[in-house]
Amino acid sequence: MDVNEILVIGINSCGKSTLIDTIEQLTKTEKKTEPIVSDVPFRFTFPRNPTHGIEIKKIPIEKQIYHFREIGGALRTMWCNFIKRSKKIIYLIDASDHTTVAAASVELREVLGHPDSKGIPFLIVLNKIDIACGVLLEEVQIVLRLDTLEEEARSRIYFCEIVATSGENVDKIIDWVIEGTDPKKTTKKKS
Ligand SMILES: Nc1nc2c(ncn2[C@@H]2O[C@H](COP(=O)(O)OP(=O)(O)OP(=O)(O)O)[C@@H](O)[C@H]2O)c(=O)[nH]1
Ligand SMILES: [Mg+2]
Repeated sequence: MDVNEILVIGINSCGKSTLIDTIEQLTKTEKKTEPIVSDVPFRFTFPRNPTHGIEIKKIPIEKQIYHFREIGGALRTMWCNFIKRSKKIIYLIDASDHTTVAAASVELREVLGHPDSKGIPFLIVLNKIDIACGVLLEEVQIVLRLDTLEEEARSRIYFCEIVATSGENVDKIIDWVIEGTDPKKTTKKKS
């Protein structure tokens, strides 16, 4: 059977597990664009445990099953082993942490430069944009040298800014996963 495997990578604590859980929650609800409503203020949410090793979550979306494969940030040397089997790649960057953006960009370039990445749709996600004084997408694009990125990678590269904890813009990622629509161009939410 044709497996829709989505590789979710990014350095430690950028929000990979949170994003996958949010995708699962949003696709469970009838209207996938409904925000997750929580009575619990964010500061009281429990800290997550880091993912040790590799985790796969199978999520049914519109009669298809998608395998979201997270490779814990600690295993970044293994990322490239899983590119070939992936239909799409989601690469998360933590917008709240200025100190890790350069490292995240170096790792990202390595993945994009890998021969197996050629032709695989690639989504760069700036997460945690709810945190004030974070990194802006424009700054990340400069650090990444966006102008040369697509050419070098020979893949279509998309961008998205999200809050994985609240679900903001995660519906755009879901649309990208199932339909390939550009998250930056999806301005109006579907009902
Ligand atoms: N403020 C804020 N915090 C977030 C957001 N997304 C994730 N976090 C928090 O960031 C921390 C790390 O999130 P994880 O989802 O475990 O990150 P990860 O990338 O899976 O981490 P590893 O498995 O260790 O590689 C947790 O405390 C999350 O609650 C977000 O959008 N906003
Ligand atoms: Mg994790």
